[in-house]
Amino acid sequence: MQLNNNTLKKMQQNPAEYPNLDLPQYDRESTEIGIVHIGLGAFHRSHQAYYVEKVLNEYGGNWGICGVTMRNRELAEALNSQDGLYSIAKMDIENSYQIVGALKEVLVAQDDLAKVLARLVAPTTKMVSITVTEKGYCLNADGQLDLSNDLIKHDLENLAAPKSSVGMLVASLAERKEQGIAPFTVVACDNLPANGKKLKQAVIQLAKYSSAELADWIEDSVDFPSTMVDSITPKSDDSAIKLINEQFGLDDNAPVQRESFTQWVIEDSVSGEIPALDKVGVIFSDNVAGFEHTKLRILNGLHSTLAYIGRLAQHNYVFDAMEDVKLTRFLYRLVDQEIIPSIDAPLGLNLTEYSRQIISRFENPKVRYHLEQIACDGSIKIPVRTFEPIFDNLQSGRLVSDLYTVVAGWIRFIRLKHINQDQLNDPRADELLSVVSEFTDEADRDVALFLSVPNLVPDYLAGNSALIAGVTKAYSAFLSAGDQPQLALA
Ligand code: CS2
Repeated sequence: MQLNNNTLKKMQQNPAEYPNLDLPQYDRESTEIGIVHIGLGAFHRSHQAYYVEKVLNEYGGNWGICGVTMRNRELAEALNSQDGLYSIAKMDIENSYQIVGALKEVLVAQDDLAKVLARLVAPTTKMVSITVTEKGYCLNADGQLDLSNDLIKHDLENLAAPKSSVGMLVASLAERKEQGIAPFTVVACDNLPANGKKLKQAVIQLAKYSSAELADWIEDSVDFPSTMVDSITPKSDDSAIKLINEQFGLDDNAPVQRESFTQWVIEDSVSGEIPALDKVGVIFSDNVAGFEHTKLRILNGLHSTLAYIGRLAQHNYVFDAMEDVKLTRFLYRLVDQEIIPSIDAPLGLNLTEYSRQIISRFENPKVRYHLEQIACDGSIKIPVRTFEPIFDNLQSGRLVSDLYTVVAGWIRFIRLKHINQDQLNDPRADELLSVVSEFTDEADRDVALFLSVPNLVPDYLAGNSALIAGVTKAYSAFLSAGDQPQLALA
């Protein structure tokens, strides 16, 4: 039974036959598109679209989503051929399932740019959300728009036919201004601190090249609330397709799976019309920075730790790295002694408890999150997740040791990619692989070489002698430990 509108109607007539599967409770056909989402990965569908679906189920409204993928034709075809419908499998001791109807249309930017821009300009589009990963913000190490980025270079010359997400926002906002249409609210949903603020800055910087007046208008009238997003969502694979088929006899070619936990905190600074997310569990806060900071350092920081050191120890998934007692012992010590003390976020949260909940989420064996997926883009993730807490600890005179081990693990991971001739997934892969190709396995020389790659270590920490000495010591321990990297964690 192929998932599509007709099948859904039949299922809605007999909901009792699907006791563990939530179906849309509203009339999809009469629901118009009010949201454009740029970056239609699994995470958007498992998280923001899930919350929008809750709003539609409970309050209705024209909050259908037009999902834009930059170039994933296969996904667009799969979703469009099932009328935008897809299932979410929430993986827990008892799984639960849901069919989401919020996604009404999927466009591929590289093929359908005119349609994408028309959707973005339409007065009915009130909110534009975005998940394009950290690198999609096209920022350099100083948080400024990266003018050497190929997409930005292209957009500077061809703003009417942009290739970057930043360019799409500028082009469509320019058109809205021109036509006297109120702007949309831009909701950034990627794992970087002050994501909304950074995106706004990038958009304004690019807009300035076209018109100072446009840049001022964006500055004054477009809201870019920052957000903290959380729900562990592995990349979709055939196992999800199989699972939905086994459970319900449904052929869904684009399901997503995630843990059952989910959280979304949005900066309480939105003046335009957006869905009633506050009524369906989304927290609106004036301290979103505190939530982001805490989650990025604990959850994402520990994730990257598991990714690099876990891969050195030959683990494949987060949950199997969590079965490695030496590695988890290290994880607890790291979070208690060096990450939690680095966090200054008055959230009224007990950080030890919060970290324990996160660690137990990592143990969920049904969430098959590849360590390699987390290990990608280290040159962008490590500064936020590891260099920043190192700096804060050093500034406050606190001891740093295990955080250096994380950096050393990352360097060793890249070195092994070179030795094994494996692909390194990072926007700066060529540069990083070329540095490690010059390594001679003398820790002090290799680490000094690596840490002096321009703009890799943020300015505030570049050349720091404690960092260099600490990472050298940890790297040398990895070299001595050979194929038992756990020995370097003592
Ligand atoms: C992960 C995140 O891949 C990664 O870098 O750390 O995607 C993580 O799973 C999410 O932020 C969880 O909310």
